[in-house]
Amino acid sequence: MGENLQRQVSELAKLMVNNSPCYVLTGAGISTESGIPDYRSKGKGLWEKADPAEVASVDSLRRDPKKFYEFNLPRWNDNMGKAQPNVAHNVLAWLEEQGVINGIITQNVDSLHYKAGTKKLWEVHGHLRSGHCLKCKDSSTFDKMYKKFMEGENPPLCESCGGTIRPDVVLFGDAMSESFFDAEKILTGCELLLIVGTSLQVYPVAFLPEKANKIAIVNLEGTTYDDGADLVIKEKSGIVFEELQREVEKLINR
Ligand code: CNA
Repeated sequence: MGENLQRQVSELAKLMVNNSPCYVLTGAGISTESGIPDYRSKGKGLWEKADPAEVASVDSLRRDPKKFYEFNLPRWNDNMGKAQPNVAHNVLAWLEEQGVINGIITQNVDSLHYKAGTKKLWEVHGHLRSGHCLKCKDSSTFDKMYKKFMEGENPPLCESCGGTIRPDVVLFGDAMSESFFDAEKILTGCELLLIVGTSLQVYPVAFLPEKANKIAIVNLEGTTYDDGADLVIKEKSGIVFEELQREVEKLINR
C-alpha cells in the first residue's frame, strides 16, 4: 500500500472514531469484489449491456412480465443469490459491533450486509430475499419464485390467487420504500456519513449526503460530492477496509 493511501486510511479511521453518530451509505461498488457487477463502472457495468431503467422497471414488469423475469431472475439468482460478503461488508459489520458506526444505508439489493451480520440496516431499494403478489399481496420467498420460474412457470404465480408475484425490490418507477424515509430522518444531524461504492447518480438517494454534517467517500471513480467532502479515497473498497480495520483497532485499543 502506497504512503498516500496509508495516510488517507489513517485519516478516515480518525474521522470515524472522532465523529458520532457516524452512518455509512453503500452502493453497488462495494459488492463488485464479491463478483456482482455494478451499473456504471466503465467497461464492466451492467448499464453497458442493457438499460436498467428499462429492464428493471415497473413498466416492463406490467407490460411484459415474462420478458422481465427472463432477463432479471437468472441474473439475480446467479449473481446475487450465490455471492458472499467481502472484506468491506465484514469490516463494516465489525465497526458496528465496536460502536464506531451506528448503521448502514444501502442501495444494494444483494443482502450482503445482511449476510455479513449488520444489525442496523436500511435497504432503501429493498432486497431479493422475498416477493409478494401484485394482486392479493401474499408474500413469497425468492427461492420459491425462482423454483417456479425454473420449472417453467413464467411469470411465477401466487399460490393463493394466481396473480403475478414480484420481488420486494424498488424498481425504476416504484415509490420509494419506507426505509428510505427512515434513512432521511436518521441522517439529519448525523455528524459523519461514509459513502462507499456509489456513483451517487440515482435519486433520491443521491440527495442523502446533503443531510450529514461531514462526508467521506471511498469510490474508484469521482462523484459530484467529491469537492465538498472532508476526505475522498479513490481506491477499491476491499483494500481500504482491510487497512481501516487495523487503523481503527489501534485507535480504540489505545
Ligand atoms: P453505480 O452507479 O453502478 O456506481 C458504482 C460505483 O462504485 C462506481 O462509481 C464505481 O466506480 C464504484 N466501484 C466499483 N467497484 C468498486 C470497488 N471495488 N471499490 C470502490 N468503488 C467501486 O451503482 P450505485 O449503487 O451508485 O447505483 C444505485 C443502483 C445500483 C441501485 O438502484 C442498486 O439497486 C443498483 N445495483 C445494485 C447492485 C447490488 O445490489 N449489488 C448491483 C448492481 C446495481
